[in-house]
Amino acid sequence: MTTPSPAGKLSFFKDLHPPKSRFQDDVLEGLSRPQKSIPPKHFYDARGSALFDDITDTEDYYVTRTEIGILDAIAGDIAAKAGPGAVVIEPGSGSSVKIDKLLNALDRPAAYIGLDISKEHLISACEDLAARYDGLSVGAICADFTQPVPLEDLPIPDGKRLVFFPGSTIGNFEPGGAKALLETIRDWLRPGDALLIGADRVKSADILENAYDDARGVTAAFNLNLLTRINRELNGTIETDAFDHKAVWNSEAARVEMHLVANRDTEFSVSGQTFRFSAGETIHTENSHKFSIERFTALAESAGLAVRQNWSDARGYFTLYWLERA
Ligand code: SAH
Ligand code: AVI
Repeated sequence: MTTPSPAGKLSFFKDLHPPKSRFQDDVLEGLSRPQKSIPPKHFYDARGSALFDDITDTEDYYVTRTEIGILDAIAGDIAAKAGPGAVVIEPGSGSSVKIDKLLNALDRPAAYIGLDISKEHLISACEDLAARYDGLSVGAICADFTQPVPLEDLPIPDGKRLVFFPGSTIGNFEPGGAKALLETIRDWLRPGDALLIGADRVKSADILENAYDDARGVTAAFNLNLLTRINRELNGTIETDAFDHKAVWNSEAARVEMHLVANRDTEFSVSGQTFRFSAGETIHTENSHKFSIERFTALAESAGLAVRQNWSDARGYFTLYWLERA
């Protein structure tokens, strides 16, 4: 169903309805494994999206500030590469903060389309953008990009596509899932189109662990909010104070892992199913893979994409890549 904007400011709004049953299936299945786990896409209810925004303001989470700094420095290069009239598509758009850097630099962009699983947040961010950029056609797609997203069925304006995938969200996938997501995005690209994607780099364990366990406790609240969401949406009886936030650098897998650790023996039910935790047992809630330029380039190539250019900050903390179909 493609509908006009709920508030009438968007050129279109398409709800691909990520079903609630998928959240339930993922939670019940994930809590039944020997190493309990829940996919990180379920962090993003309205509260989770707001908490993510708060994380980006913390001193410890260098990721957002660093990427915005690179975007500021390269905006002119990007505008020259994209050319006039670009159609910008942003998967995992969240609050669409970084897009300002791009839209202000691009030569008369034709359209912006945000795509996110977090519906209320997506709509308000895209409406806000439409109000700020007079004359820009702004659309929104609520979808889970790990599922097929048939862009050909949507009213995407004609023009050279620039897919913008910042934030190192690609790092939240294990290698197979990251390749599959890049293949999905590659299929959105036609000859001449491009993907501008950000990926965080490997760095020292203490910087990484602090970034995912900030001193203000915002990341802890973000992680624990998953349990609150389960209680609210899946009839859960989890005592959230029975769990603590933990972030640990796994150097072998080159990723920061987030877990929720039971601080005592605890028992609860979700959708009528009972789960028991012993003290110390964890729910693995997120991986944030970190990439060398070589490793990211190999991942992109495995998905049929070629790196044409890349830009990093002076400290080598983060890299943006310009990719095209190989
Ligand atoms: N692009 C922003 C936000 C990153 S947070 C930035 O760079 O800061 C990750 C975003 O991806 C969130 O808004 C979340 O709701 C969205 N997201 C996570 N998994 C998703 C999925 N499977 N499908 C669609 N959106 C997803
Ligand atoms: C969205 N994603 C790339 C963030 C990350 O850095 O992995 C989510 C996040 N988790 C904890 N802090 C931020």
